[in-house]
Amino acid sequence: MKKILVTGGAGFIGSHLVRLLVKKYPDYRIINMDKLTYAGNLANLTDIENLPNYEFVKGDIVDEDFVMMTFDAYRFDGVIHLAAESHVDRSIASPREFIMTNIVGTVNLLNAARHIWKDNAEGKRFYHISTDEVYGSLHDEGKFLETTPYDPRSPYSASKASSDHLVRAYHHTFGLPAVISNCSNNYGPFQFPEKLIPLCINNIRHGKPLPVYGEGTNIRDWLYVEDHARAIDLIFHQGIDGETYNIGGNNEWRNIDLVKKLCEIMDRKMGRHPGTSEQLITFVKDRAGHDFRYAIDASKLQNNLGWSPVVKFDEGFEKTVEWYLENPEWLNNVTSGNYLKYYETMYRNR
Ligand code: NAD
Ligand code: TDX
Repeated sequence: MKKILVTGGAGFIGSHLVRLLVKKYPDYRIINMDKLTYAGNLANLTDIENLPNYEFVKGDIVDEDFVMMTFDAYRFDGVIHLAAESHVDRSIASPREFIMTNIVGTVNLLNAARHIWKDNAEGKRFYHISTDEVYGSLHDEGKFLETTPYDPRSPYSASKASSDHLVRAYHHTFGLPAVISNCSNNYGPFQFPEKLIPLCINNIRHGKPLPVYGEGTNIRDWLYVEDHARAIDLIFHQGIDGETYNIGGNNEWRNIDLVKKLCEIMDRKMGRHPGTSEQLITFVKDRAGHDFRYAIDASKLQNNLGWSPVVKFDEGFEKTVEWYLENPEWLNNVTSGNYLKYYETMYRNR
C-alpha cells in the first residue's frame, strides 16, 4: 500500500485533492498533514474523514523535529506539498509567516524526504505545488511559459519562488525525485472568504460593499479547483522528475468584469432585482505592488500529459455560487472570530 503525504490538505485546494485521491485510490493511504491555521478547516473534509485510507495528522511544517519524526514513522512513498500561507494581502501586512511556512517549512519537508529516501529513491516523488505569481506581472500581451524567468513581486510570490528554487536545487544537487507545477487562480467551493470570489459572495449575501482594488482592471486567469486537483493527480503519477508544469484555465478576466458577472449570478440566484448587487461595488485603494496580469500557457501539460480543463467557466462559476448559497453555515463558521478581526484590520484604511 502506497503512503502519500499531502500537506495543507485541510485548505482550499488541498481538501479537493485529498478527496480526489482518497476516493480514486482506495489502495493508497492518504495522510493529511496540516497545522490548521485560520485557512485550514477540517469541515472541508467531513464527507471522507471516516474512509479507511484517510488519516489526519495535525502539525506545523516549520517544526523540524515534528516533520522528521513523522517522516521516520510513516516512511512516505510520495509527498504532495500544498501547505502554505497563500494570501497576498496578508503577506504584505506581515511577511514573516510566509518566509517561515513557505520557505523554512518546505526545506524541512525536503530534508525529511531526502532522509527517508536516501538508500532508495526508486518510485518516490516530492511534488511541490506552486503558483503563476512567481513569474511576475504581464502587460497586455503574452503568457507565462515554464521557461519564463522568475520575477516575484510580493512577499508571498517571493516566498513561493524561493521554495521552488529550493526544490529544484534539491533535485539537482541531491538527486531528490521532484516535480513542480505552477497554477493560476483557483475558484470553487471551500475557498476561504479572504480571496476575491468568496469574499464578494459573502458580502453580497450580507449587502456589504464589494471592495475592488484600484480601477478593477487587473487581470487574472481562473481555473476550477477540481481541474487543478485532476492536473495534480496526473502530474504526480505521470510527470517527469526535474520538470515543471504550468497549469491554467485559459480564462482571463478583468477583476471588475468578474465581479459584475458574479453580481448578475447572485441577483438571479437570490431572487433579487437585476442590478441590486452591482450597486455594492466600491473601488478602494489599490493593493501595494499589485501585479497587473497573470496568464498561463499550459500547452506543455496538455501536449505531454494530455491534460486540459474540463469545467467550463460559466458552469464552474454557477456551481461555485450555488455551493456557497447552499452552505451558509460553512461561510458563517469561517467568517466568525479571527477572520472578522483580520477583515477589520485589512480594510480599515481602504
Ligand atoms: P489555503 O490557504 O486555503 O490552505 C493552506 C493550508 O495550509 C491550510 O489548510 C493551512 O492550515 C495549511 N498550513 C499553513 N501553514 C502551515 C504550516 N506551517 N504547517 C502545516 N500546515 C500549514 O491555500 P490554497 O489556496 O489551498 O493553496 C494551496 C497551495 O496551492 C499553496 O501552496 C498555494 O501557494 C498554491 N496555489 C494556490 C492557488 C490559489 O488560487 N488558491 C493558485 C496556485 C497555487
Ligand atoms: O478584496 C479584494 N479586492 C480585489 O480587487 C481582493 C481580496 C482581491 N482583489 C483583486 C486582487 C487580484 O487582482 O482581485 C484579484 C484576485 O485576488 P486574490 O483572490 O487575493 O488572488 P491573487 O492575489 O490573484 O492570488 C491568488 O492566485 C494565485 C491566490 O490567492 C494565490 O494563493 C495564488 O497563488
